[in-house]
Amino acid sequence: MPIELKQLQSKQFPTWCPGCGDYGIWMAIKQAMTQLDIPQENYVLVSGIGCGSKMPHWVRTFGLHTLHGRPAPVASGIKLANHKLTVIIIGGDGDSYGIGLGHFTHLMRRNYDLLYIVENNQVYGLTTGQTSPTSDEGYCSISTPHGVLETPINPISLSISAGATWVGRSFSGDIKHLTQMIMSGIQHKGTAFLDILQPCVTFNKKNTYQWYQERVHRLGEGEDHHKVTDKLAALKAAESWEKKINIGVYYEEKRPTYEEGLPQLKKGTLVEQSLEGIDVKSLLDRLK
Ligand SMILES: Cc1ncc(C[n+]2csc(CCOP(=O)(O)OP(=O)(O)O)c2C)c(N)n1
Ligand code: SF4
Repeated sequence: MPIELKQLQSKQFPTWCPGCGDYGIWMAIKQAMTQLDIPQENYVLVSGIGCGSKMPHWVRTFGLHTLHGRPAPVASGIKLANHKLTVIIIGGDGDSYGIGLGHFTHLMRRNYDLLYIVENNQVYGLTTGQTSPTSDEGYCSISTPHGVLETPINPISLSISAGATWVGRSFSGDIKHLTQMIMSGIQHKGTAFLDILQPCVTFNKKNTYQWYQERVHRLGEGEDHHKVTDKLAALKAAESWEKKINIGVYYEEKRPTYEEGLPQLKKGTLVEQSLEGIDVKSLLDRLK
């Protein structure tokens, strides 16, 4: 039975600043869930720490609000215990491309069947607006009062190079596009990575709704004949930023998932398998 929007409302309401881009992401996640044929109890939302990482509190699914930068290993564990679950990781750009970058990169190459969403507002919102790994060069904040000197992380080319099998970008100011992208990401078999342009209206006065709106371009539309299976074209499209920011599916490939390769999971999920006959005594003895 399809899920109704009201079934996805938890007991609490979000506490984000009025106008925060996370509201659009919240709505798009819920709308995608109402349009997919997946039971509500199958979803697990796993987040790190940050403004956007509060999402699991406000969508009525199973969920875990973990540690800053650590949603990927927790989600991997969930996937290995019960690979039938629909796991969605959600975190900020600080969470995913800063402290959690190692986990992010390895997750991309493993290809578990899950969706990783990054709410990319180009700042550390929760801790009052410090510069993040995706802040634009020259960006001034309380942590870089004279402007950012480093080249920002490019999440699209990074994830493609690391081995992600579905890579997309969307904009929280375009809920219709975002809903479609979340649905496609969930339906993809393998690791889908979705970077979302998410205005932080309180601390990021450069990358505003208007700034993104003036630049977003839908891949594959009009004169653009982008082919999602063309890795080099995807990497080239990822280079565009200051004047034009491409949204849509950059890259897609078919590759066996990690779960499919594990002989232990051939008989079914780990949670469905019996522990009877498994001798754990020798293992426990070694820990004495
Ligand atoms: C191990 C650890 N280091 C630092 C922090 C402090 N901290 C909490 S949230 C955050 C950054 C949040 O930025 P981001 O992940 O981009 O999410 P946003 O708040 O912008 O949504 C930091 C540095 C923490 N909670 N744990
Ligand atoms: S500080 Fe920024 S990211 Fe955090 S809730 Fe407010 S607008 Fe959103």
